Amino acid sequence: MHKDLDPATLAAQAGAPSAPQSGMEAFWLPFTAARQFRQEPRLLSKASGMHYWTPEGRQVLDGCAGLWCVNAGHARTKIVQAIAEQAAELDFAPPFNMGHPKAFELAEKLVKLTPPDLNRVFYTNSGSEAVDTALKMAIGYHRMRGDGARTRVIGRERGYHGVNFGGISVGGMVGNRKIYGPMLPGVDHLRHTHDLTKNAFTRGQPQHGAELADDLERLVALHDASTIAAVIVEPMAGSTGVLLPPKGYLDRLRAICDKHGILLIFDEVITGFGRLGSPFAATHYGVTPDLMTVAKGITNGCVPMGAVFAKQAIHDAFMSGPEHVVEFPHGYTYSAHPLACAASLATLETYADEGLLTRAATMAPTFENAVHSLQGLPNVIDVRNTGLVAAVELTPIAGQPGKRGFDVFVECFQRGVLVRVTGDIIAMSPPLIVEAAHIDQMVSTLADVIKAKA
Ligand code: PXG
Repeated sequence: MHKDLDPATLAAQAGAPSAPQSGMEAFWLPFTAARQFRQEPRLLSKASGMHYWTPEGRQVLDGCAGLWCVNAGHARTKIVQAIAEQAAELDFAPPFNMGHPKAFELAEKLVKLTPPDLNRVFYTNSGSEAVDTALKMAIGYHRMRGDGARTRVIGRERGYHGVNFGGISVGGMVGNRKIYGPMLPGVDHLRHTHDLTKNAFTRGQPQHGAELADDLERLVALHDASTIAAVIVEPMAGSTGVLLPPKGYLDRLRAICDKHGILLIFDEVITGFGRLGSPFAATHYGVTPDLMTVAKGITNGCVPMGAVFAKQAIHDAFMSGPEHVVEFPHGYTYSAHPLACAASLATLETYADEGLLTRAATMAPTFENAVHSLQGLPNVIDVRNTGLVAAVELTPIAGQPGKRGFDVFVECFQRGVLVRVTGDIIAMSPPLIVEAAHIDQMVSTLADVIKAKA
């Protein structure tokens, strides 16, 4: 049996979908329709700027910034060099009771981008770890203040907060949680905000639904505020299919949290680093959470890294007890990994040099008009967008939910455009360096495929 991937064999077998792919058995694929994939593998072997190339040399336009992470485009020289130089200079430094200069330099730079109150940063290696870290910070914070009954955490239906046990507990995507047992105890969920009967084909934030934030009052009435540590939401829900917050919703959630002493956590793993047209959704919507999780764009996707930003008061609540004892018993071997810090510093420079953290706002009108031109095509039941992110929702095929969306995704890839699929929703979130011609290609390919699959 072949152990190596052979591009020529892969290309030859692409036309023979029933033949299992050799050399592909050992890798247990993440979040993949694996049996379909092995029959018809979609491989990427090179990337630059707005494009990927397959092993056979076919160019593919990146319509989703890798996986919502390559915000400055692929293989950016400054970032590539920074990683290479860092690997040669300091490959690893233990993060516990030790440090290295770039971790501190990066922290200072990061907190200049966040809302001023969020001035402490804790490093993780992924969004999932950032979420679990933030939940621990929230519960630990109340306990450190002598309010230890506040252990309950509230998520939201259709929320995606990664795949660790904390994240799937507060998450609300049933397919990601139903087979994993009871998860964290003491969790409840707000209703989601998606309502196509009122808000279909909205450009930007939906008009209707601010009152859905009052669902938190219902949960407070049920559980009592004295048992609730925190509420976690994606300010714009990405993974579930791009659900924008209704106008006024986030402010209302913030006000209800304040009224009851509940911490508000924004999961900005997708919205962080410029996706909406501001550095963060918090800055974009003018609502500051108490804790904020990021990942993905923090290193332009080049080296795994995540982070949690915290208000100083939350950080300071932990700073008690004897000075030789660890105050926050949490952290990862690779927290503040030197390669990730170097990649992130170079990423932030690239974002600043090219104005990328606000470029989505400049490109948004072009992108918005292009994606809304899909309204009226067969089976398109909604188009929604903000900044450089959009979703097109399709009618599910009766009895086969997700099939139409998946077929559209596969066919777009065949025609040279990578989009993202979740159920019957196609999402687009190109690198923030995207130009109008790329938007045209992306949207016209999608239009052709939707028509062909109708
Ligand atoms: N929170 C949010 C809001 C995310 O979008 C995570 C946490 C977890 O991050 P890590 O780095 O642990 O994957 C995410 C990740 C998709 C898709 O299909 C989105 C994500 C991950 C995988 C697929 O849209 N987002």
